[in-house]
Amino acid sequence: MKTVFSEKHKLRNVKTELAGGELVAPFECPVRAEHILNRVKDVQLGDIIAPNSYGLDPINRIHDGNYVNFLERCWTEWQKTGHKGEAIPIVFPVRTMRQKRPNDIEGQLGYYALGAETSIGDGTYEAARSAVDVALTAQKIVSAGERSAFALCRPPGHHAAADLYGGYCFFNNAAIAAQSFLDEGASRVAILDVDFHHGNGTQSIFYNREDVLFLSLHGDPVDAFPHYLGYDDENGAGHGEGFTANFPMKPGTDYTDWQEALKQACARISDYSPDALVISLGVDTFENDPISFFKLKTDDFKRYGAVLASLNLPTLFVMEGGYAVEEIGINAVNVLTGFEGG
Ligand code: SP5
Ligand code: ZN
Repeated sequence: MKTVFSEKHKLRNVKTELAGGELVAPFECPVRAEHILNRVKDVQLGDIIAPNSYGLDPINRIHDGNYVNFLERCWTEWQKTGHKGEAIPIVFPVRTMRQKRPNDIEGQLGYYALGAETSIGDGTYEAARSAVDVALTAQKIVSAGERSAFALCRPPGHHAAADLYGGYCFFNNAAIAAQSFLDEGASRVAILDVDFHHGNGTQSIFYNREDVLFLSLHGDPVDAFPHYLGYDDENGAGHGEGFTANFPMKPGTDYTDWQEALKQACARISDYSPDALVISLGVDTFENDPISFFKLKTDDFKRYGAVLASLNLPTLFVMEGGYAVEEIGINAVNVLTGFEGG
């Protein structure tokens, strides 16, 4: 399996994350991608290639133009205000407020943010753009006929909606890749999100559509981030009714229970008979993940990789979360070698 990787991920290197009432070193950090890349090399998964540049058109198929523009100029405008720290929103258009974008950059941050944990800094936009190119380059390897490809994206994408960033995500790499399969002629694409967190951004992007089946296995929103989406009664709406499926699970869920949900999700995917499968691959389901509460073990990642292969579909893996940094490489690549039967 080929891996697509860009050194530009390192440009996303903020110093702060608002967590537990403190500004801490971000869980989503550059060394994550380095460990995954090193493991790809160690197991000789396959060629490692740099991304091509696809510009803004594929991004604009999914994201709002004013949102893209905001991300591009946010850091410059924030600095102009004279603030000393990284860009963090502090006020949001919640219940009772108007959904109108203000002019002030502080107001715009809250308008486009789903939370306050994800700081924006120098290089955030450029790294997020490179992650999209990584996803699209890998997508084109699959659409050209290879069985699978691995988009080693960083920053991740599945929390990003059409005009929302947060949860360490800015552009929805998996959604942009799925749309690209469709634009190249696919009739149906399935996105299976196995990150610990609900893929709220991806769900919202495709909620009203029948050409993308979205399924997510995740920590129950009553207990876990992003808290306000991912209940099992969210099934899609309008033309998309029946084309979203959620499998929220309780704290302490181990592989025995998790793989039952995976089996159900796989049955739904088989029934849908898609032309391509996109896996939003987060390995924060790991038992030692510092911010999550599932109990998957290192070998379980290999097991479920084999289950995904049994779907027998052209498959694009898009890297999402995973914060047990020392083990992230072995866990992520175990899914890929398990898929390949190794
Ligand atoms: C892509 C991805 O995995 N994003 C995850 C973003 C989660 N960010 C906030 C997590 C807050 C978790 N607080 C739990 C404390 C457990 N002790
Ligand atoms: Zn996650």
